[in-house]
Amino acid sequence: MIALITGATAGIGKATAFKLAENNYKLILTGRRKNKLDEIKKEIEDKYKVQVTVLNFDIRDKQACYDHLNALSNEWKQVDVLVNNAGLAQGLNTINNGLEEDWETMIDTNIKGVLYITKIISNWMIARKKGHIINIGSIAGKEVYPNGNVYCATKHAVDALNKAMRIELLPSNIKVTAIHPGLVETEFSIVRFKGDEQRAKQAYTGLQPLTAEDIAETILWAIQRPDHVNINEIIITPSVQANARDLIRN
Ligand code: NDP
Ligand code: 8X3
Repeated sequence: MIALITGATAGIGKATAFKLAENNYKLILTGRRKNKLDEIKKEIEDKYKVQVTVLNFDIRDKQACYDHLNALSNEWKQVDVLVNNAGLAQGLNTINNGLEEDWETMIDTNIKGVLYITKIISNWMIARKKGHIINIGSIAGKEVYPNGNVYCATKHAVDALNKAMRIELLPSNIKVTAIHPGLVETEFSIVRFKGDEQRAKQAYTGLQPLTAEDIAETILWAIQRPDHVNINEIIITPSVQANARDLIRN
């Protein structure tokens, strides 16, 4: 079995790479940080003895997405599981104070990147009449919170695309699942606050957040269901979080 995970250099994508390798998946891992991809490939190949191919490109670059995927050998194009994970929040501002470059980065990564990758891989899956696409959404794709505007809009788009894929890929026997996490401690908040580690830490202070491994285990569970079962979506939060605004801190 082959799984392709976008954004596998950190956080949820990296944890999912390890979890799937442990379960004998061969992996195609993508991301912009080549040194991280190379480190992770070596660590996984040494530890789990499965083959790992790394593809180093920016998912916002349509031509780079198409060129890297199309250059894979036929053997590696037999992708059984696609995890559309690469994504980010950048900034936390009201719309009138928002930065256009933040909006464009989020829209280009979280929506357009998912579309470019899915277009290519779903065609391979359609030809084989099998496959499973996991879309990493967010509770921000289910509700909206102050200053989250554009990030929430991109994750609402992922929610809509997940439903659209489910309908359109149904005749081709392709499963489609969205995982919508609440607070997960990864590099997410460091990226959102542009390297301000103190501010990033505050997101997780006084509570026990989810870990990237929690999400990786959820993905593994979804893809291990029997053939006749499709998990359409899962919303998963820390026990102390009910939604984007209601959470208990010590
Ligand atoms: P991290 O910042 O830890 O990881 C994000 C991954 O996405 C990295 O591997 C990064 O790789 C990759 N990525 C970002 N931009 C690009 C790009 N332009 N091209 C290619 N790869 C890119 O965050 P998480 O693991 O938390 O985030 C993973 C997903 O989970 C995202 O879609 C996020 O929105 C979602 N999510 C996260 C939650 C959280 O609380 N952490 C909650 C709900 C959803 P590189 O920088 O090397 O390119
Ligand atoms: C990440 C979770 O609540 O910061 O998608 O938007 S949240």
